[in-house]
Amino acid sequence: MATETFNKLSERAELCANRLKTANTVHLVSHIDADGITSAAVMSLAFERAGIRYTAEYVKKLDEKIMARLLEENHELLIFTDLGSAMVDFMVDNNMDAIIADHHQPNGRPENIATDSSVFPYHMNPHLFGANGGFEISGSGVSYILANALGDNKDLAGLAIVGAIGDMQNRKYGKLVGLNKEILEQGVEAGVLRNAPDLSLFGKQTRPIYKMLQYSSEPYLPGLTGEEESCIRFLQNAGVGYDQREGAKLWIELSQEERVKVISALMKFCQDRGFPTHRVEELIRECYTLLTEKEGSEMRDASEFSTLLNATGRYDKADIGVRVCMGDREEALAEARTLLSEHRKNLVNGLNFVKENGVTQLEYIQYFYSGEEIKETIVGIIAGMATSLDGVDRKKPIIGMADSEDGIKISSRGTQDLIRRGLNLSKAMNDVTEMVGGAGGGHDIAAGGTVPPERATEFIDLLDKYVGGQLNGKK
Ligand SMILES: [Mn+2]
Repeated sequence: MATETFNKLSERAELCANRLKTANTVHLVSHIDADGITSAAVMSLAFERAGIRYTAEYVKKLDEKIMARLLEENHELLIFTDLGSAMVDFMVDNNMDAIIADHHQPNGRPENIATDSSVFPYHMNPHLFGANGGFEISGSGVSYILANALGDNKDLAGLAIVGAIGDMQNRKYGKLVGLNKEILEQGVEAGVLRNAPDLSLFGKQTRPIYKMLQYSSEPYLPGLTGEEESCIRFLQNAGVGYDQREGAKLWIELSQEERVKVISALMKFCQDRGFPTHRVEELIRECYTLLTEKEGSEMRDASEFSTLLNATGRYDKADIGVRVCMGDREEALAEARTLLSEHRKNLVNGLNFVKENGVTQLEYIQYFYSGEEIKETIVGIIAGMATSLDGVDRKKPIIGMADSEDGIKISSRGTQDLIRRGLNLSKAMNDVTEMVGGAGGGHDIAAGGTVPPERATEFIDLLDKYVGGQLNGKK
């Protein structure tokens, strides 16, 4: 049985679907991350199945400039997925014919974003119906509900879940909850999804197990993260996953019994090194498998699939990601894989830059500035990965800075332990960037922003004091 919120969103979806069916052609605008890409793919497949003609484009962010261009282009009907809820006023003021399927906090005049707005009724957003778009449903989930008002599209639940995982909606509770869980259940029933507890590390489908251990940064595994030989030795001692003769194995190649053996050995290894119990428990997490995808492919695992898609969007090739989602396993998949491997190379180079140039320690934070050496689009990931380097303090948040077109891009990463002690990077980034005339925000554990170059030094000093205030309970 669907919950009330699910029903309300489905009702709104009916309204939007009826509008879509009357259009000759629709123009779709979506976000370039994994959630936006899966949102676009879900809608595109639903359009194709329903015989609705459409065109599509993907944008990094939706601002007034893009809105003005869309207005100029004079589309018969627009549909925005994984974005749009902050632009309702513009759409109303300019009489645009548009549908929104978003999950970000709506922003606009009260009459335009009211739950039952008569001014702008074609608005699907969990926040309008008392649900939280941060962890209960993502853009792809909202798109999935809309797609199912156009026809029976329950087989697209897998893509909806990939988008939710891409937006890290499982982080808060260690698994998907709320509307996401309802979509998951529909996918399980349709035979396209499976959810089961498994090792929480990344790469179960495609990485040798010792590489999964070596590259694990969240959780950080003391004595294993970043240390290839230790990881191989660990598996050899456990007697599973790394055979002298057969070499390295993938996680999916292990039997259930062997998996239990590795997980137990890993838990003991971490406990023996003083890993806190709650962190040890994080080694197991609910994992999501797309049953119609080939074993050993990125698309089989929701987490690996979303990483592949993010790699396409990050290099301005979101359309390639959408094609993979829509079933292209030839050209588009090959290109997506190339983009992912180039992305990994960029990460290695970026991490080496930090390794060689070091991290500057302040009282409460630590930072590095890379100029143009690290692309602004990956400086946040590098900051997260850098926590495994020598000379980086696990007890302080880390800040990465890189040059960008709009100023200096700032990316910060914390840990669960720091959050428990009072750290909130979202608030810190929001407030401190503003103090120096920039802008920022994000999540408590990972946030970013941009500041004017001439005030970057001042920003870092202010941020150090601000974070100190949080950790000392004053903010
Ligand atoms: Mn999203």
